[in-house]
Amino acid sequence: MDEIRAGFCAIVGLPNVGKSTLLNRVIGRKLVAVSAKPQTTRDRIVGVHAIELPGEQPARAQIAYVDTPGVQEGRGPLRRYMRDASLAAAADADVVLVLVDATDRRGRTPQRMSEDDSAALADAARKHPVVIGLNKVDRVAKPELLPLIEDWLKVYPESEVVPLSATAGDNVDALERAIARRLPVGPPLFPDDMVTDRSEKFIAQELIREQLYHQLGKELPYACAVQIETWDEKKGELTIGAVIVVERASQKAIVVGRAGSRVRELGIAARTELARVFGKPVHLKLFVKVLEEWSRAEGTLAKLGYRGDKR
Ligand SMILES: Nc1nc2c(ncn2[C@@H]2O[C@H](COP(=O)(O)OP(=O)(O)OP(=O)(O)O)[C@@H](O)[C@H]2O)c(=O)[nH]1
Ligand SMILES: [Mg+2]
Repeated sequence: MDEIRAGFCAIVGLPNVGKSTLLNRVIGRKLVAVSAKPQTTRDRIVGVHAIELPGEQPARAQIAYVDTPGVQEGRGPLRRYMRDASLAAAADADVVLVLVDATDRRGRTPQRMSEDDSAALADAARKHPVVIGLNKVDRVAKPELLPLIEDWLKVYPESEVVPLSATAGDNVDALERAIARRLPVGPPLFPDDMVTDRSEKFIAQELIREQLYHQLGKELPYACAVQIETWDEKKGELTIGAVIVVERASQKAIVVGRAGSRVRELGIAARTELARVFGKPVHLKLFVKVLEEWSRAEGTLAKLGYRGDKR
């Protein structure tokens, strides 16, 4: 019998706790954008990882991780889209991984989960087997961890609380086993060689968007979306044409920069990252376009791929 543990694990939590960093870590390659700014992730994406469970029956597991946008109060159609994506992923999951930033004194408490913005997540976590990941422990003094673990176990007695560091990779294997043990037994859900449900175009869009978060000022990345317009692969080289969409002409001027200097810098950094991740030479043509107030209307959101029915 080819039965293993197989199912979906939604990675949920507040913005900036390290959900996407963790997904990239378990998959072992960069699929999604990561940045020091909150609300980097806008879409859910699935990354599939197979692990061994030595000494257990079944002894193999296939975990389909779902990275989700950080849940936080916010108005406007884009925020609503992001929130819906998180809650839908949590509702559909076999296991909910609540990821917590252990360096954030207020955010790391289980009480924070019952506040208005995250109450829906807490609700989803109650309806499914749950694992609590205390992330960023590379930055936390050990004596602080034990009381924190106990606090979470009081609120989620059926869960397992795993301290980890997604950037350093510490204890990520223990986290994966805790998740796998809670998955249903059955046939694999995906072919062995499947890594993600998203196309290379989507990953390219993420990698370009990531550079906007790294290089543009505080607010501007939130006004930007990236669209891949052309994709051409010849003789092992990739030529990509992409558009950075902004909401206003004044934003376009900043993204383009003096004599095009800013967009050139963005292009160089994005191309380097694309070539590294895809493992082949990449030519990138970047343009900047204004789509008036795109994040405020369902129509323009859908045009940029942010639509409720998804994929
Ligand atoms: N020190 C430390 N930093 C981490 C760790 N994991 C993630 N980070 C950092 O935390 C920041 C946020 O990481 P992301 O992976 O983008 O967080 P996220 O939860 O996906 O954020 P949103 O998509 O905005 O909800 C980045 O600067 C990461 O480098 C960790 O284990 N230790
Ligand atoms: Mg993210």
